[in-house]
Amino acid sequence: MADALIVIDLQNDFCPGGALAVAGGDEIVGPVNAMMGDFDAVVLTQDWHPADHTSFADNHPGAAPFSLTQMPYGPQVLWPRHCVQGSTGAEFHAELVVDRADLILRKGFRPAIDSYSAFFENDHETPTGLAGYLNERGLTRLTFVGLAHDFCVAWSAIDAAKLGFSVRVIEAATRAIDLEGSRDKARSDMKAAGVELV
Ligand code: VGL
Ligand code: ZN
Repeated sequence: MADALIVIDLQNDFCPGGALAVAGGDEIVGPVNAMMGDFDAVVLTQDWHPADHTSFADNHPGAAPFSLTQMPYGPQVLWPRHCVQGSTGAEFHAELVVDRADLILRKGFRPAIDSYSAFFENDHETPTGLAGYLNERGLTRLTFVGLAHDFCVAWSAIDAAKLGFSVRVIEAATRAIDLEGSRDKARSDMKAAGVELV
């Protein structure tokens, strides 16, 4: 058994000044860097959208950012345009220790479907390949940190628990978007799925 640290979407667009800024998002970079040495493996995820991505409100004429729409795979929040492939906003925070990563997993690159979780697209079916990578390396204990607590961190942690990994989230090294109570809902959903909140 071995431990992996999975750092979710610690990118410029989710930090203050970014297109989908999470309050205090940059405050977790130092703590995340400091914990990397405690793990057998470090994985970084990178939200990585094409310009025509379906999750962008401006690709839906008349739709307001943060409004909810219905997609073939279920409800979807329409976000401000963010983490466009190759843009500065999609780059990792400049102070994140990227060199320590064994794997950088990109997600959200299919135009027609969003991908909050590091394991499955938002249809909950299409795998990203991360479970196979972790299983082949014997990385059975997973610790999640990063952005945003109530979307990509929570969806990733819940999927990991459902897949049978031992999962914890270090909440002090996350920050939430908190859209209409989404932070509290994410906490109770994670607990119900068997995720340990530290
Ligand atoms: C995220 C909304 C849209 C996240 C990514 O990283 O939590 N949230 N894309
Ligand atoms: Zn996104």
